[in-house]
Amino acid sequence: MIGVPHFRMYIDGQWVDTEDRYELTNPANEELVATAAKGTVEHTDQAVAAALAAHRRGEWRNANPEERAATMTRIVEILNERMDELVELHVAENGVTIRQAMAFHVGYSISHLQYFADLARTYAFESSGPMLGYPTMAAGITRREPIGVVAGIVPWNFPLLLAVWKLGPALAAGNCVVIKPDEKTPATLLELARAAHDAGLPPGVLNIVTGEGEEVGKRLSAHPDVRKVAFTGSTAVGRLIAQQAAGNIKKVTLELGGKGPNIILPDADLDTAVDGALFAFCLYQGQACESGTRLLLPDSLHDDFVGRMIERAKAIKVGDPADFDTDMGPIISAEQKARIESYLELAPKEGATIAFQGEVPEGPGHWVPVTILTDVTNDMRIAQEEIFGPVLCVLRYSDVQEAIDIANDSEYGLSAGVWSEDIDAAMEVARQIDSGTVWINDWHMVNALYPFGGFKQSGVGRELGPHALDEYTEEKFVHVDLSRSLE
Ligand code: TXE
Repeated sequence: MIGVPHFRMYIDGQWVDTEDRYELTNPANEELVATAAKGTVEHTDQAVAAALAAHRRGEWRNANPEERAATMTRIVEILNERMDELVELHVAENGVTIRQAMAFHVGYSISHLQYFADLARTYAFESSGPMLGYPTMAAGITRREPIGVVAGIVPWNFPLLLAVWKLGPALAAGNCVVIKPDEKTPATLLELARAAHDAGLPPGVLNIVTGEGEEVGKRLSAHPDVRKVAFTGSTAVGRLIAQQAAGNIKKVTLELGGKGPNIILPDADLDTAVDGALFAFCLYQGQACESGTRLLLPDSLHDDFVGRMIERAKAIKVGDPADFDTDMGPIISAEQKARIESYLELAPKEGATIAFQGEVPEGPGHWVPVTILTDVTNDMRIAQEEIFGPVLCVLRYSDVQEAIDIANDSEYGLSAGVWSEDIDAAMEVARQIDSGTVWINDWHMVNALYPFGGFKQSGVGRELGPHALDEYTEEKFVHVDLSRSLE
């Protein structure tokens, strides 16, 4: 394994190694990219102890928010300097195409970290006001204080960005943090830890423990000294985390699966909507929780729309994600590929038609073709369960109310889309959809200035937006009786 980089864990400001190692492979060619330490429950306990000690020392918690913002901004500057390396590593680590990695997976990660640093500067950590109906002179003060030790558990699809969505607000608010990346994708996050170390973040404030979900993740979500856990991943594991976290009544943020309904209204601009519908389910090979995977077409447009989509889908270039010309790369792992294929086998058995299936490269790598399924009804498993691949279910509707009913007939409620030239009509549909995000005439426009999260079983709490620090602070009311000081 000479020439292959090795990534150690980051605990209490130190780089910690293990004999047992992960082998990280490039999903596009299955070649070894790097090795990484394989942490245990003991490492998890060490990281939590380090975070608790740092919290008690108070250097980060008691720092002026401006100082915290300055340190976080230094991390951002270092990440910006290392952008090319980070992009290369990210492409090799999780198979995202280089264009998307620059714009989204790495680009957003850095700009969102800056957003959280800026939020530390402007957030109302303390506010005061008068007392209602109190007979003597008194003042009320509301303080937003850090929670303490915060854990983040993140998946492999956006390993850097989804970690930033947790460590960013947590650090801005003055907490100490332990993050567990997915087993397959720890490298870019450990690079962020290196930037934090170089930026002078005090030891113990940020810790990264690499390891199995069943060991490190379970321990983190159950640990009595962890006061909050923030998780992105499957709904099944989210449910387990909520149970594991209940032992000491941890605060919980969960960002789980989705089955985004994408409603095309009869008056939509067809060229834009066709491209938008493809973009909605193809970004990062459909391995994004907020993808648009249920396309709802009016009967009047169905055949024309599907025909146009197939013509456009033929032009999607699937291949080496490191190549700038590539539109779509591989699936993360053999396991995820098998999972998608099981749904592709199920689809015809449930009565769906494979209307289109694209080409994939020959040879090594985990490839799944772009697939458009028609004759789908919403009671089918393929319409209810998250497939997490480049697979679109096309459903028909006869009137707008039926489209809304189909959209809402799901245990998920993360994202939705409406396409129309009539913004009032689209707004009315948006109002009636049970979903944390609704895009009108667009998709995937996640924006740091606005909250992101799910209705129903898509999650609990919100990430991003001006209130992001609320989820990482405890609110304290201090009553000050001023009558004696006025005597
Ligand atoms: O997710 P897991 P997997 C969905 C998607 C995908 C399916 C399975 O449908 O096909 O989940 O993917 C850690 N206690 N999403 O198996 O298992 C694990 O180590 C604590 C949607 O990869 O949920 C990893 O760090 N932690 C999603 C993280 O949980 C545990 C993104 C996510 O893994 C744990 C990924 C436990 N008992 C998959 N078990 C999204 N919302 O974007 C595992 N983990």
